[in-house]
Amino acid sequence: MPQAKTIINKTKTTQPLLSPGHRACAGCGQLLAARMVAESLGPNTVIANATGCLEVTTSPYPETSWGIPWIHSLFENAPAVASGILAALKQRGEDKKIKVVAQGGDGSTFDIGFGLLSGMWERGENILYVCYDNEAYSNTGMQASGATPWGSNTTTTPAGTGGTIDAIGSHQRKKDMIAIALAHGLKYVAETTTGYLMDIKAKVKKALETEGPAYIQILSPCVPGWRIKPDQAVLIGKLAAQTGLYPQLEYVNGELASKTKVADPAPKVDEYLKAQGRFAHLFKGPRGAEQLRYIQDIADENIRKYSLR
Ligand SMILES: Cc1ncc(C[n+]2csc(CCOP(=O)(O)OP(=O)(O)O)c2C)c(N)n1
Ligand code: SF4
Ligand SMILES: [Mg+2]
Repeated sequence: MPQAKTIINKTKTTQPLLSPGHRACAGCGQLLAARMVAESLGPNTVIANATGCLEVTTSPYPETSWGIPWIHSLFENAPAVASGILAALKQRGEDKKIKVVAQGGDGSTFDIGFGLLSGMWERGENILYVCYDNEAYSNTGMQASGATPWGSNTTTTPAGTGGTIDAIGSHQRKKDMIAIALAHGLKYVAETTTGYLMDIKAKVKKALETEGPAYIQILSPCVPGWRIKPDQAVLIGKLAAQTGLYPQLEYVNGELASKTKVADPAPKVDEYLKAQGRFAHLFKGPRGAEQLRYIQDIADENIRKYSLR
């Protein structure tokens, strides 16, 4: 009897670095951004991920969406965990082959993990930190963070007075983390949005080429928190950049190396804000109109400050 031929399946399967099937809301800007980051990082990477929506939705025990070595740290200590991983890789002589990345939301980056992030930057370690900025503590119900923009409604910003003019919604200006990162003498600092997915990838690639600490902050719309439709993360990310409210910037060795220009005239902030339920109160009455003018001033200030036209 002739021998049956052994059929060898030569088809290679490539495991996605961040797989679908995670538990994030449909249309989550953060997951979209994280996929771009993961694809740009490639498999020779170790990620320390702070607590938050990205961590919770991608790693419900015993499942994981990550095709990259990935560890969940505490909410506040992803940078310290990343430093430990880098020290271990150095010990094994593998720190030049494998990139260490720490990542988290704006709550862990701007506020609760800031001390440990500042310490990591002070040490000048060759670690990339990525902040997915959805401008609130989304995972616990959209509480305000240091990244919440002026005038935005959250679950912890009651109507009140304060700041330059009376505000409904947050009356604190967004903390300037880009300036704070630059003040630490970082080698590479960049800001971008989900409106420009290829820009996210390009900035991650540039950060990888940088020897030394790097920071990338990505505006990542949150569907229930911003009260937007699930298909709007890209459009809203584009408008944030095009109005000047969230400029796309890149600093190399402390110098502004590239920026994406806005149109002349730039779209008004109303176009960006009216798509989002968190700003609905701005479109009611004379007080709302006054707030809109104040937010327009913030965008115009950015356009002047970074010469975006
Ligand atoms: C020390 C500590 N404080 C608070 C929490 C509760 N907590 C878990 S996730 C989270 C919100 C995360 O917000 P952010 O970092 O902006 O990420 P997002 O969920 O918005 O993506 C909070 C407050 C915690 N786990 N640990
Ligand atoms: S709550 Fe917001 S950040 Fe969290 S998974 Fe949903 S869309 Fe994403
Ligand atoms: Mg957040």
